[in-house]
Amino acid sequence: METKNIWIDTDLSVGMKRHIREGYCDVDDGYALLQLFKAENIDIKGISAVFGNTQIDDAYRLCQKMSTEFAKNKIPVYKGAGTAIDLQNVESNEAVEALAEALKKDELTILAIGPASNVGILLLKYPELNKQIKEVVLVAGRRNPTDYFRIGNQGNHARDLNFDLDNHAFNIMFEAGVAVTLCPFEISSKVWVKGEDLKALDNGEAGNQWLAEHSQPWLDQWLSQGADGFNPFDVLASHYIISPEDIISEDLKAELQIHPDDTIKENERNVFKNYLLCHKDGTYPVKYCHDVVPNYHKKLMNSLTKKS
Ligand SMILES: [Ca+2]
Repeated sequence: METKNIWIDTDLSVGMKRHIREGYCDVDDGYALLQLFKAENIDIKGISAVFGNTQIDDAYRLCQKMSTEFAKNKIPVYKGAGTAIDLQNVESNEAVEALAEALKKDELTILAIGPASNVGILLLKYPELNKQIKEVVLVAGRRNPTDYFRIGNQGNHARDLNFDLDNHAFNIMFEAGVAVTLCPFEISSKVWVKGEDLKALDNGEAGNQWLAEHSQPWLDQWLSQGADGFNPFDVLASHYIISPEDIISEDLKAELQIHPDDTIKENERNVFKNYLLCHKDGTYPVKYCHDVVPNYHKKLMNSLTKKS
C-alpha cells in the first residue's frame, strides 16, 4: 500500500460552545483527524490550526490535545490564521512557515477542513510551492445557488462556512492552479451519524470515547432541528484521502457568483454573498465529490472504530 504524505489544516472545535451565538460547535473535524490517525496508508507531516468553527486559540489547543493524546506518533502542531486573509496586509504565521518548510521537503496532499486561509497565505508568500502541492481537499461548494444546505425540517439553511469565511483563499488557490478537490454539502448530506453510532464509538479507544462524549450535545442540537442525526461533513474529505474508491466524484469547473444570502430568513434582496458554484461551464477545474458507495456507512464506522 502506498503511503500518502499529508498535511491537516483544521478549525477543530470538538466540545466548544459557539462564540457568536447559542449552542455547540461542530465536531466533524474530530472525526476526520481520528480517521486519519488510524489509517495505515497515511503519514501526517503536520497539523495547523485555523479559525472558523471556533477561535484560533481554541482550535490550536484542541489540535495539540488530539495530537498528544490520540495519535500513534506525536504530530507537530502549529498555530495558523485567526482571521480571513486581508489582501491589504497579508501576514504569515507559524503554520504557514511550517507548511512551507514541509512542502520544500515533500510533495503533500493538504486536507483543508476549515477556511482555507493558511493555504491562501502560503500561496501568496511562496507562489513557487504550488508545484509541491499534490492536491488540496476542501469542504465547500455546490452546483447551483438554490442548492440549499438544509438542516432538519424547520427551514434552516447552513452556511457554506469554510468558503463564506474566506472567499479570497479559494480564489487564490484557483488562480495558483493547484489541484482542488471539493467534498461539499451534496455528499455529506447523504451520510448520517446517529445515536447508535455514538454508542459504538463510545466502546472504543480513548479518542473514540472523547469524540462520542462531545458529539452528544451536537447530535441533540441536530435532533432539535428535526433531523435524525448529523452529517459529519469533514470526514468525507478525510475519507476521500484515505480511500478515494469509496467516494464518487465528477470533474467540474468552479466559479464565484454573487446571489442573495440564503441563510437569512426573509431576505428581501438586502444581503448578498459569494457562492462557490461548480458546473460544466465554470472557470477553474475541480474534482467535485457528490456521492458515496453503497454500504459506505459501515466502511466509515469501521475506519473510526478500528484499533490504532
Ligand atoms: Ca471544519
